Amino acid sequence: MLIAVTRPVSQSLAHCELTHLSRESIDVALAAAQHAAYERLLSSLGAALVRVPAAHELPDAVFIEDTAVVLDEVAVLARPGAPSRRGESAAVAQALAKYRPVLCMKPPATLDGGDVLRLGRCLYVGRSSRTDQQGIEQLESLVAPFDYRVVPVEFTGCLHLKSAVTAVANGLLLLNPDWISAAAFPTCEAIAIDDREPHGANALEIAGVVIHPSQFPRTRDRLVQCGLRVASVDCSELAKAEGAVTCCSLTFETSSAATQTVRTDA
Ligand code: CIR
Repeated sequence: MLIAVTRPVSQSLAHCELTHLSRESIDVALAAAQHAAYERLLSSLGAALVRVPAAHELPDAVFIEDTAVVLDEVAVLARPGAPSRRGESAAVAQALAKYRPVLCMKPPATLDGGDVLRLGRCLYVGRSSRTDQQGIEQLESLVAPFDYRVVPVEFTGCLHLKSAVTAVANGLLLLNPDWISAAAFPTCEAIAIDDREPHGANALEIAGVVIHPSQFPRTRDRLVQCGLRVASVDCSELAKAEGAVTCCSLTFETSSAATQTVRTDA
């Protein structure tokens, strides 16, 4: 069964972290409505929603992707690069522990889940203002026993690796070539975003459907022309907080290896 772990929009969202964007006023009620529509879409695609309780004192808690990397055998609890976000992790670990053994990254390493793009057994990890060399190395040593390879990649211009590139089908990427080179992914083909829509590369593929922000219709047309099924969602308010569609959920298949154990000694 497909699980999608989400967390509600915090009332304090307007105080979110911002790196590449200037602060604009955010309509929190509209953000919550857009997030609810996103959750309904995930459900309609067959995902069972698991909601982590709201944390209104943590502005960025809705962007749950950054708190963990969930693999088939194990979940790695990340240590987010922004100190204001580190309080998000504990409740996420509790939720994930029902489905996977949870391994925890240790300070001072930092890593945001938004910087980790999984393609099969390979985890491409973006070096960013949030993910440092120690974060990359810790992730590598935590996942190596499960036969995952970690490949560091460079990108520029945006917050997370998955703002620049995501997978829209097996072996097929959607990317912004100004922010990352397709040459970093030699085994894949790539669709470029429309260059008038630089933030259009963040897409979430679920059950053969590509969830994509409705703010980027020209890029959507390119996906459709490639034969992909696309479901557009309006995430304009979350975009003002530098979020999009991958960052609002952790999605994975349930595993028979599910366990209640949280290990902090890894
Ligand atoms: C932050 O700066 O951490 C949040 N305002 C946005 C995080 C978006 N996360 C993501 O794209 N994975």
